[in-house]
Amino acid sequence: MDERVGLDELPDKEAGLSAPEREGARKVLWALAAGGREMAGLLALGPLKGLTGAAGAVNVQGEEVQAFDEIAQEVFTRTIRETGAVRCLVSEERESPEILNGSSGLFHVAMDPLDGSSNLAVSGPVGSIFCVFRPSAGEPSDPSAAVLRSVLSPVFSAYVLYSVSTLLVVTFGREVRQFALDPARGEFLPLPGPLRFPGGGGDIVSLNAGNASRWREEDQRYLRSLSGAPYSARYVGALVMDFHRNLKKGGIYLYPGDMPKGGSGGHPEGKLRLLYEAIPMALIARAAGGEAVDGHRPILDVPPVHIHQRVPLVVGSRPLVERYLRIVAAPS
Ligand code: AHM
Ligand code: MG
Repeated sequence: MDERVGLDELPDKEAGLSAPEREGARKVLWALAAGGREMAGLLALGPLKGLTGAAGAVNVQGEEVQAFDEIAQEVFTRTIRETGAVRCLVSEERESPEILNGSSGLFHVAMDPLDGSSNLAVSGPVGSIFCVFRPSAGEPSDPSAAVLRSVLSPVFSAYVLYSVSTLLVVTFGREVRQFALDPARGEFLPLPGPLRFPGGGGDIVSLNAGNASRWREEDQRYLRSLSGAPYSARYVGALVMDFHRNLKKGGIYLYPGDMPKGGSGGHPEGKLRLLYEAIPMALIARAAGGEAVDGHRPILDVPPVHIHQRVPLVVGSRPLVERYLRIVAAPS
């Protein structure tokens, strides 16, 4: 199918949205497109402006903040605030939710403003990830609790990929649409779609094998199962790029929990964050015919208990995720 749908038209295709929600969703999509366009321009100049290194701070996750992490935080907070449609904004770069438009906002938003930012030192691909949620009726007054309750009701998710071209990928849950930035016009133009994992599921596996000795035995068994099997290893170390390649070509991405090395470091609960990395990718994967799990159960069934909650993530085409689940479930 070679059908193109404009960014503006996406909310109109969604039967489950009220008229104000459609208008609000359109504004948030514009905000993500405007922020993505601005970031693409800034990132291209990063090496010339000496902006590709660390900012000299550590974020709420205990990770070194890159200068561009903070720039992306400011750019997207501004564009999202200007919509007037968002109550609370949760970000990887901020410990607490930021209250943007108060109760007049229609949505809560969770974002990783610049994912994979350590790639910037080598001009590698990076991304921005977003998930938009519908506040529940009678939500708690505490902003974190309010956002967590809304997670069960996603409206749409999206990512921006900054690579040799800048792409915006969006799903409202039914199908996945992609747009490419035309830098001369400053607009995201629709690409043919909808976007789906290729039939057969593909043969690409993306994981950090350097951590494998510290994975749980089931995940190590999965890695062993690949030896001699018809798979290709590809890993950029930027979730958006690794996911997008696997979506287009067919593949699976894994970031399991890993135990500390020499008593420190490690990510026993997984490295990636549920609200602004795993759930948005899970929604896109499902709408494209794939699946995302935490090692046992669907990511979309993981109870959200903390806004910065980490989770093991296995996401990709359905045949490859089902094969992973069969192998980790098999008795040792
Ligand atoms: P970040 O949000 O701090 O950038 O970390 C997330 C990134 C993902 O984009 C990527 O898949 C993963 O971390 C790579 O981690 P590692 O370098 O440990 O393989
Ligand atoms: Mg991230």
